[in-house]
Amino acid sequence: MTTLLDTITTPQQIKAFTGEQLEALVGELRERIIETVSSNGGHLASPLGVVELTVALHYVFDIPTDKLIWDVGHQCYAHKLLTGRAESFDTLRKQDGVSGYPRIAESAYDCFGTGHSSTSISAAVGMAIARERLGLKHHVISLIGDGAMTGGMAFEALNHAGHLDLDMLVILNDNEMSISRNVGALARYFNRMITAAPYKRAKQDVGSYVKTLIGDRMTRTIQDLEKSVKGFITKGGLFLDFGFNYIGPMDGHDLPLLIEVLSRLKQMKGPVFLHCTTEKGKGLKAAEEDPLTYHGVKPIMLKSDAGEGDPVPSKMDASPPLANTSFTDAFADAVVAMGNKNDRVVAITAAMPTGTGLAKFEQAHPDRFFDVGICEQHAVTFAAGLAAEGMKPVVGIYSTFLQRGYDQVIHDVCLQQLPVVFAVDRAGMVGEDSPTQNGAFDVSFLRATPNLRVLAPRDDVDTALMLEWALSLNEPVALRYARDAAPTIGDAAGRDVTRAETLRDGHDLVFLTVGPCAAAALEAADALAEDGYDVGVVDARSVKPLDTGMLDELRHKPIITVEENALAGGFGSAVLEYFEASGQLDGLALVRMGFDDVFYEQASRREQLAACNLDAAGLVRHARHVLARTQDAFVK
Ligand SMILES: Cc1ncc(C[n+]2csc(CCOP(=O)(O)OP(=O)(O)O)c2C)c(N)n1
Repeated sequence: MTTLLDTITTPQQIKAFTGEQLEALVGELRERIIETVSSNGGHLASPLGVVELTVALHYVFDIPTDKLIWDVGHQCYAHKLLTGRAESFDTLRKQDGVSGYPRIAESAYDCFGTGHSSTSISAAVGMAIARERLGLKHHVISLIGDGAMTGGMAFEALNHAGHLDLDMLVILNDNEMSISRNVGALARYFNRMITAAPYKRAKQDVGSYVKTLIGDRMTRTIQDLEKSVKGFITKGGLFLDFGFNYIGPMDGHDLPLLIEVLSRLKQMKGPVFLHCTTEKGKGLKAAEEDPLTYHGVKPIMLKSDAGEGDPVPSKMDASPPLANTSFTDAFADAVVAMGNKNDRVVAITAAMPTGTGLAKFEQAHPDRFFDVGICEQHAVTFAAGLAAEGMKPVVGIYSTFLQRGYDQVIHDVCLQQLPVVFAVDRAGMVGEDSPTQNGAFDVSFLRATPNLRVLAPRDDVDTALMLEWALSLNEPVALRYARDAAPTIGDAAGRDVTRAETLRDGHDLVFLTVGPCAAAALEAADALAEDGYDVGVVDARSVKPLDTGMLDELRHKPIITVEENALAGGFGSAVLEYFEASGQLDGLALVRMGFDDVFYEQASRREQLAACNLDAAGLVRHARHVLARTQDAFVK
C-alpha cells in the first residue's frame, strides 16, 4: 500500500494536506522511525517526541529557505523522512548511509550540523545576523531540548540574541528528560511553568488557549501583539528578562494548535521563545514509560515478531553490544569500590550517568554523586574546586565531550596541579553514532598539557588498578579507554601499572600499543608468526609520561606504534619526539599507526577500525611492509 510518506518528495507538499492527512502522516512517521531504529539501532525516544513539532514546522515554514537548526540533532529523524531521505532511511547510521544527525553535506534541509549539545541558538544568532547583512527575509528557528538548555552556551547565545533584538524563534522542546531525567534549577523552573494552572485549563479550548498564548491577532496589529504578549504571559520571566517574548508552555503534540501558534509567531518581530511540552517516546508505550532505556537503542528484536506487540530494546549508551565486560563496566565497578574505601571520592558526570557507568556510583554513594547537566566546562572546574579543598573528584566523561572542557582542564586543573581524575570514556572510534562523537583527539590535547598524567588501560584489570593508582596520586590524571569490551589480556596477577608491559617477546618487530589496541596487535603477531616472523607486543600503558626505559630497550628493533587517536600529536608522535630529544633518531625504524587527518564517518566500530588499519589485518599488512624494508637492516 502506498503511504502518504511515500508520496512526499519535498516538504512543500504537506502544505496541501488536510488536517486528517497531517495526523495520518504523524502516525506514519512514527511507524517508520520505530521500524528503522528497531533494525538499525539509533535514537528512539527523542525522535518520537518531536514528530508533531517537525510536521508543524515544515507545514508553517518554508524550509530550507527558512533555517531550522536542531540542537544535538538526534531528534531529527522525522525531518529527514520529510526532506527527501525517506527512501534511503533504511541505511540510517550504516556505513555510507543516512546520518543520525543533521549534516550540511547530506542535505540542503540540514542547514547546520550537530551532535554536541547546546549549539543551536548560537548558530541561529549567526544566521540571523548573516540574513540581516545580506538583506534577506527568511526565518531562523532553533529547536532545543530542555537538556541542551542546561548547557551554558545556550545562555551565552540567548544573552547575545536578546541584546541584538534579532528576529528569531527559539523553540524549547521540554520533555523533562536529558538522557536521564533532566536536573538542576532550570529543570525545576521549567517544571513549575508546566504545572502552573493556566496550561491545563487552557488546553480544553484551543481557540481561547491560542489567545491566551499570543493574543487575538484578528483584533490587534502586530506591534500591539508584541506588546501584549508580555502582558498576557506572567510566566517566562527569565526569558523576558533576556529580551525574548516568551510564549507557552503549550502542548507540543497538539498539531492543530502548533500550526496555529507557529503561523502567528511567524509574523512577530524580535526574539521569540516558544515553550512546548512533549513526551519523550510518544507513540511507543514502552518508550513513554521508560524514556531512559529507549533514548538510544541497539538494533532490537521486535517482540511483535513473536506476536507480542511493542519492540523491546536494549540500551545503546549504557551497554555497548559486547560479549564481555566493557571498559565502562570495569570503571563503574572500580569507582564504586574506591568510593567504598575513601569517602573523599566523589563522582561527577555532565548528564551521562548511564553512559559513563557512574549511575552505579550514584546508587552506592548518592550523596557523593553529581550530575551537573550538559555542562562539561562546569563539570571540570567544579571538580577542580572540590579537589582544591581536599576531595578526590572523578569526572566520568566521553572523550568527545571533554573537548568542551579543555580550557578548564588546562587552566583550572593542571596549571594548579589539582588532583582531579578524568575517566575518559569512548576514547577512539565510537561506531554508528556520527563523526561528531568519535574520541579522536584526547591523547593529542591531553598530552600537550603540563602536569597531566595520561594512562590507557588495555583491559578490565588495568582499568581498576589504574583508577586506584590515579586516586592515590596527588596530581591530575586522565584514564582513557574505548567503547569496547575489556576482556583480561595477559596475567591479572602481579601487575605493575606504573610501567609498560611486554605482552609478547619478539625480535623482528614490536607493536607498541595504547590501551585495547594490544588485543589486535597480539592477534596480528600470531598471524605473522605463521609467516615465520617473530613479532613482539608491548603495552605502553602510560602515554604521558613515557616509559623511556622501555623505549630505550625497544629502540633497536623496528617499532610500530598503535593507537586509537589522531596521529597528529598522538602517542606515536610522543615516542618520535622522545627519540629525537634523546638523540636516537639515527637508523630508527618507527611507523606510527592511528587516525589520519580526516573525520572518520559513521560505520560499525569494527568497520571504522578496519578503515584506519587498526584491526589485526591492517596491522599485519603494515608489519609485513615494515619487515620487508627492515629485515636486512636489523640484526635478529
Ligand atoms: C556537549 C554534549 N554533552 C553530552 C552530550 C550527550 N547527549 C546526547 S543527547 C543528550 C540529552 C539531550 O537532552 P535534550 O536536549 O533534552 O533532548 P531530548 O533527548 O530530551 O530530546 C545528551 C546529554 C552531547 N550530545 N553533547
